[in-house]
Amino acid sequence: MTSVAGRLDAGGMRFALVVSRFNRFITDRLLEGAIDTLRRMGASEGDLTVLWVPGAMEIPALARTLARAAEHDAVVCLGAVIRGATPHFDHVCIAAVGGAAEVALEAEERGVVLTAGILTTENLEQAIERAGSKSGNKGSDAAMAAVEMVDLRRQLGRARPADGAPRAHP
Ligand code: INI
Repeated sequence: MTSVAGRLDAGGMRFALVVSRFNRFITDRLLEGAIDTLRRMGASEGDLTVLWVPGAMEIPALARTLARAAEHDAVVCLGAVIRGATPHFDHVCIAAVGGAAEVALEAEERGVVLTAGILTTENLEQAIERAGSKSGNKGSDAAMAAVEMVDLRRQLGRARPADGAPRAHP
C-alpha cells in the first residue's frame, strides 16, 4: 500500500493571504491565527503577503487573479459573513464560499493551492467562537491545510513552477 500525506513544514513556501475588512473585529483574529500558524510551521516573513479586500464577496475575484499569476504556492482566503436581518447574508455566503471553491479548482491547474477560512455564522457569538476561542481558529486551520496541500502537491510533482509560469493544462 502507498500512503501519501502532506507534511506540515512551510519552509520555502510563499503565501498570499486574502482578508476581508468587513467584520474586521473577527477577520483580524483569523489573520492572526493564520500568520501565527505559518510562522510556527517555518514560513519566512518575506514569503507572506497580506491583501485586504472590502468584503467576503470580493475574495474570489482577487484570489483568482493571484492564482492565475502563480507567484505564490498557496492563497489563503479569510472572511466572516454574519447573518443580518435580510437574505443578503445568503447571497454573500454563496458568492464568497462558492466562489472560493470554484477558484480552488482553477488554481489547482496552475499548481496553486487555495484554502478558505470564511466563516458563515448565525451571529457574532458563533463567529467569535471560531476566531480563536472555544471552536478554534478557522484562519489557522486554513493556513495549516494550505501547508499540507502544497507539500502533498510537491510530493506528487504537481507544485507551482518556480518561475511562476502557469502550468500547461494536462
Ligand atoms: N461582507 C462580509 O464580508 N461579511 C458580511 O457579513 C457581509 N454582509 O452581511 O453584508 C458582507 N457584505 C459586503 C459584501 O461582501 C461586499 O463587500 C459588498 O456587497 C460590496 O460588493
